[in-house]
Amino acid sequence: MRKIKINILLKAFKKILEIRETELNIATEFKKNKIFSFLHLCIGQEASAVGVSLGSNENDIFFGNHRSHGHYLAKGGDLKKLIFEVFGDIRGSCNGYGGSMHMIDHSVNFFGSIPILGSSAPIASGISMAQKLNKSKNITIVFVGDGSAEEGSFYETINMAGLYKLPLMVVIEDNRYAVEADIKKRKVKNYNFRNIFQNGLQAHYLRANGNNFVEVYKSTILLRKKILKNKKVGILHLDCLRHAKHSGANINVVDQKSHYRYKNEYKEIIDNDPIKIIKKEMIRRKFNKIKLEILEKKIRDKNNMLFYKTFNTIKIRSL
Ligand SMILES: Cc1ncc(C[n+]2csc(CCOP(=O)(O)OP(=O)(O)O)c2C)c(N)n1
Ligand SMILES: [Mg+2]
Repeated sequence: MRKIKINILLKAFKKILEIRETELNIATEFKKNKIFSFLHLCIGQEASAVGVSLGSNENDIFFGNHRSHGHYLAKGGDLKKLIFEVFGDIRGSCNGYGGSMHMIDHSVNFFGSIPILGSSAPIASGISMAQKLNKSKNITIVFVGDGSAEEGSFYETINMAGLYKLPLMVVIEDNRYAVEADIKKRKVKNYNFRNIFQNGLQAHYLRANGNNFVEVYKSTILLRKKILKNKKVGILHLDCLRHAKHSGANINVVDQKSHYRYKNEYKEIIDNDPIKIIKKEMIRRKFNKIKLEILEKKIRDKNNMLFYKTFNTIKIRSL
């Protein structure tokens, strides 16, 4: 595949930072008890959402899960609507009724984030069935976690969607954990997604580094083409590293109270931060390092200003 265009890299850099800063601010306000619902932050996983979004078509339809602030913003969702929704204001994307886990905004083809594990893939496949019947050139993309990909309905969906040749892409964001249970506690030894999906369920399967925007972007373009050309379901398996605890606002990877993580995982998470990786790529592509730092600060400051401008007008809706 050809070299990625500089303007795409820049767009991705801005979006990743927008998601990061927004969630850092949400975390700050969560700690002050300003949020009444659960909170699942995607800090550390932004490149996956942004890569899939920029690598797909604007008219493709997205479905998310319980950890979808990033999916929504990456899809072009409105920052204000997200902030209002998270804090329960009537101006939110779900009129403030849903909160953090219920983003929905048809105006940007974000058809909904659904926190019941295993339910989003079957629902998304229904939309991809409509796309097929309407002879649409677009696909449906659903984000699930590695834990959600263990649900029975998930496998049933891949099978049925394969049988009906639906234009469905399933993105598995594999951060190794379901709540605090790591893979060893949940899967047989040598459990292998590739064997299950590619050999067993006859789907296209690609695995990529979810922290690396360029890899995610290129894999999405490739897989999307294969889905449409060969009329097969596509699985994009992304290795991700989330910074935060499963739920809540503790984003300090070194200080996560239950110590459920492996010893050296903290270092791996910090070293592979998607912001670090995309900056490295931009410098490799001749961005000036100092100018890049200045740009980063500017983007972060602008996002913080926008966040608090909106946040300061919030009125929590009455039920
Ligand atoms: C059917 C169902 N069972 C349990 C839960 C509670 N729950 C919410 S998120 C989660 C873990 C999800 O893990 P994973 O899919 O890997 O996503 P991650 O949180 O790692 O992004 C669980 C068990 C739920 N929402 N739905
Ligand atoms: Mg997980």
